[in-house]
Amino acid sequence: METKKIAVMQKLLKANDAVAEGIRSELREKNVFFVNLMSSPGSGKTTLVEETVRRLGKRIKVVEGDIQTTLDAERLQKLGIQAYQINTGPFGGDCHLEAAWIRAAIDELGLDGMDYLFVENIGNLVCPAEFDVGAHLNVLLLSVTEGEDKPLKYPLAFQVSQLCLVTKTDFLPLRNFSLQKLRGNIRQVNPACAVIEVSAHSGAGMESWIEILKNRPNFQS
Ligand SMILES: Nc1nc2c(ncn2[C@@H]2O[C@H](COP(=O)(O)OP(=O)(O)OP(=O)(O)O)[C@@H](O)[C@H]2O)c(=O)[nH]1
Ligand SMILES: [Mg+2]
Repeated sequence: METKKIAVMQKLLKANDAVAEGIRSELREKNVFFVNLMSSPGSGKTTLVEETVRRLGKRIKVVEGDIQTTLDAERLQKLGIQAYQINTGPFGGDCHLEAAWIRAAIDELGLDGMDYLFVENIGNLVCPAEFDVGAHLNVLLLSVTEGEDKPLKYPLAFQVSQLCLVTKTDFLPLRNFSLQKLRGNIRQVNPACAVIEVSAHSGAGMESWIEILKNRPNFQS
């Protein structure tokens, strides 16, 4: 029984990977850089996208993943950009987004008038890491209030990411958090993962983030 379950899961993941690969190459062809944001609930994904739109401009479209509510899509629509909300609640409350759903969202949004596509994955450090959504850059956000041990406890999320953004650094003076320890733990699980520290509230580090987006790492195959 267990073997059968594993076989079905492997088949599902393989089908997901094929759709993800199709999205990645189509967006590359259309010159759209696709960024997948993953983190625990509340680490600052939507706030980061809001601040990115303010700094990088409005040629950005966003797919929002949440179990319930259209709150995050509404926040982004207020900035005058297109945002498409996926809710998994009515379909069993999945804690991740799959490539086929991103495909459908892209078809709804259309590819005109955009240079960047952001996906805000469903807030948790486990399931989103298991499903390739077709992004050119997987970004893991970890806020300074979550603890330096998270890379060791949730390694896959860090292993599938090319960039880790340490968020809410404006809180650093208020608590005992070691950036050095966090960087060491990330290196232990994924030495290739780049790390930058940002605060969407104070603006610290935001220029480096915008610079990365402009440089489009991993975009050329
Ligand atoms: N101090 C501080 N607070 C921040 C920063 N970025 C976000 N926040 C706050 O953190 C809270 C959560 O931010 P969101 O952007 O909604 O977090 P999220 O990751 O999108 O949350 P979910 O979509 O629910 O997973 C809000 O109250 C934000 O104002 C930051 O740089 N500094
Ligand atoms: Mg959000």
